[in-house]
Amino acid sequence: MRKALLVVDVQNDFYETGTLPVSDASKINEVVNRTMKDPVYRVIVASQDWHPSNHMSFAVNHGKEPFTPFDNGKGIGPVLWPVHCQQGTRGAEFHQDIESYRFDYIVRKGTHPFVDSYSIFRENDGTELGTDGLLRALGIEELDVCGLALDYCLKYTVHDALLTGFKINVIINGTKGVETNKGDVQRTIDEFKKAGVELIEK
Ligand code: VGL
Ligand code: ZN
Repeated sequence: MRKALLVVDVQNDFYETGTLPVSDASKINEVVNRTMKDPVYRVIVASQDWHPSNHMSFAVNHGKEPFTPFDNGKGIGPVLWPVHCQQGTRGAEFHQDIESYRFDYIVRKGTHPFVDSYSIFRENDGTELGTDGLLRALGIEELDVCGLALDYCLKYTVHDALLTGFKINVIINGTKGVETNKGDVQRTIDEFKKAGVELIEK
């Protein structure tokens, strides 16, 4: 089977010193870099969270505190976030220790001010980002996925990949969770197992 590697949101704001930090995020870098060198992958596709400053996923744009529960049923929610991954800022850049020159394609997401986008496949209101068509056009049938954050963007990416019919494997030592609620990471892993997702180590 032709395989692709998906690298989700390895951007400064999701690392330890960023505005929406994932604990121990930098521990995945060595795994991600090593995995990208594996010639088994026909293509490496990275996602890049890429919000305008007026993005409605930012709590401040509602006059609210970060992590306040909020769901407008039209692509924002289930919580509001701290300002993160603003277009053109350092926080939105790929981490300096990630060998991002190896990315073949970069899919930017969350660019419309009223719609958030967790998955590399489609925005939270269902709009396609084109990744599915890209991977199909390249004859890809199987995906290995790594990156940040396990319990948000990676989880939604896995969910959409399954709906679309890709075989999908999660590189478990190449991802970490944000754990907005205690237990989110374990719940996500349990969901993956139930859905037939393979958890692999690299
Ligand atoms: C993410 C929250 C908001 C992620 C992106 O990459 O997991 N989480 N935007
Ligand atoms: Zn975001």
